Amino acid sequence: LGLVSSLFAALPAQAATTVSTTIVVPAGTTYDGKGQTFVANASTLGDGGQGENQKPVFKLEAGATLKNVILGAPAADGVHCYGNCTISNVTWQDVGEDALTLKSPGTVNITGGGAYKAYDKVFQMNAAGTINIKNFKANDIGKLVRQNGGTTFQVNMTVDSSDISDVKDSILRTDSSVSQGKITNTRYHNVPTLFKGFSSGKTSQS
Ligand code: ADA
Ligand code: CA
Ligand code: CA
Repeated sequence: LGLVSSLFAALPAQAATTVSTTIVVPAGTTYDGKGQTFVANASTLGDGGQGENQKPVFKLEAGATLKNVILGAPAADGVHCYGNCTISNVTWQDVGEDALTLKSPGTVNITGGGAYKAYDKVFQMNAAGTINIKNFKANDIGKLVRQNGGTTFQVNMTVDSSDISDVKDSILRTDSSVSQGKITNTRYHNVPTLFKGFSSGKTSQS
């Protein structure tokens, strides 16, 4: 055992990769981070505080996939999706201004991974579409999904088989009377409100 421990101790810890220019994932392709940790260069992308207009660490064009990525601090404006995107096993250890934004209409499928320490929002929906969150863990956040304040387009939000805890505001929030929220098979701890701003009949939980 002593030999095994000293062999592991001799391996250098994998250093985080500092991203100075947004990594673009071209339409229809997959970026596999292979479990690496990525952090933003605070002076070129943003410091991960609550200032708007920070740049993303990853920009996904339509139909792109991001997988096996850890975002460390600072995470600037996280991930931007321009249309459909797939996010698989991505963990935000310390969410920046927010974790992911839908910038043009599409479906965002998030499976596995988690988001931690989001002062306000995790997933920001600035365009019409759908966000499906499955097998996800979130702790110490303001809101899990927020449709951009004051917008009236339709966003369908689902959360399934997830574990959400220590939430300041709500899990799903919209100002649109046509948006829908559905939460299934999910455990909560210290969550004041599941749904905020939805019209009656537009939410379900089981
Ligand atoms: C806030 C802000 C929007 C937009 C959004 C975002 O809601 O009011 O204009 O910047 O954040 O995408 O982070
Ligand atoms: Ca914002
Ligand atoms: Ca943002």
